[in-house]
Amino acid sequence: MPVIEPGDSSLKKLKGLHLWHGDLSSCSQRVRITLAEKGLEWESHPISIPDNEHATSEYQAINPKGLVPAFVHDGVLMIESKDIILYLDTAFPAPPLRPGTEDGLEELRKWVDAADTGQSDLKLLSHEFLFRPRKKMTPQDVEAFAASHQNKELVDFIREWQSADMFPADKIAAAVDRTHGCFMELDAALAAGPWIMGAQFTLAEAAWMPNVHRMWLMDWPLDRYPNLGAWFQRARQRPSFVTGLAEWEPAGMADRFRGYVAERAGGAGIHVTNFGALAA
Ligand SMILES: N[C@@H](CCC(=O)N[C@@H](CS)C(=O)NCC(=O)O)C(=O)O
Repeated sequence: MPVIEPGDSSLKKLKGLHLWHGDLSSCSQRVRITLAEKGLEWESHPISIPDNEHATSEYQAINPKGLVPAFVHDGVLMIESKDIILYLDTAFPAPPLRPGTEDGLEELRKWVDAADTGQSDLKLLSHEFLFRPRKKMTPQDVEAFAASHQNKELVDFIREWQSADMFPADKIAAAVDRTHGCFMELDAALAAGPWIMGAQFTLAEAAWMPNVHRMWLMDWPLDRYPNLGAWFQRARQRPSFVTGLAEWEPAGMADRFRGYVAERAGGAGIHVTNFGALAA
């Protein structure tokens, strides 16, 4: 259920659309892309994950999971990006980002759910292949984070991430395999194209654009999925990709990520294509 009772009751007084979001957060990107596709004005409340602004008591009174995004529309608080984008398409139906039939809607939900399910793999792979230089933590930093953040799952994840130079290889391989499986399915669906569900640009695009972009940043071989690769090039031309995703990325960030990926591959020999289905 997307709607939750805010711990911070002042949220109930807010008018209009408000988004608490992270610049690089894929879950925030999909909401910003949807807002852009709808041409909606919204108030930005940036939350820096590298600075642990999601671990403050103020933010955890907004999203009790301490994750971004959180969204308020006229005093009603919602969390979970997939629910927020489906809500936006219902509350602001023009232009529609869903098909007009029940069957189509069911299929759309399947694609949006798949992007949501893939979040934990995206998270592990992003932290492994991109975020290590972005968020360096001492053991004291990890303990301070654990003491302030109430989301045990996230704390355990950060502890494991920081406890070694690499996640266990079998965990990385499993995340790669599942992501590859999704990309194969998308590639097959896109044989008709130009969009995932055919002629219409839908929430399936908003849901998947951030995930594919993230894998592109880590040098995922998108050329192995020709339809998906062509779709990604089309999606990048979309104004909503620019205003909802690219413009929020810190200047030079993509190059820094690419530099780190190349350096790690050249040095320690660690690259996403060394794992699971990509190594086969
Ligand atoms: N299912 C949630 C997942 C939210 C989530 O995992 N957000 C990430 C960013 S995409 C986050 O806040 N991560 C905090 C961290 O990595 O410390 C959604 O889709 O909104």
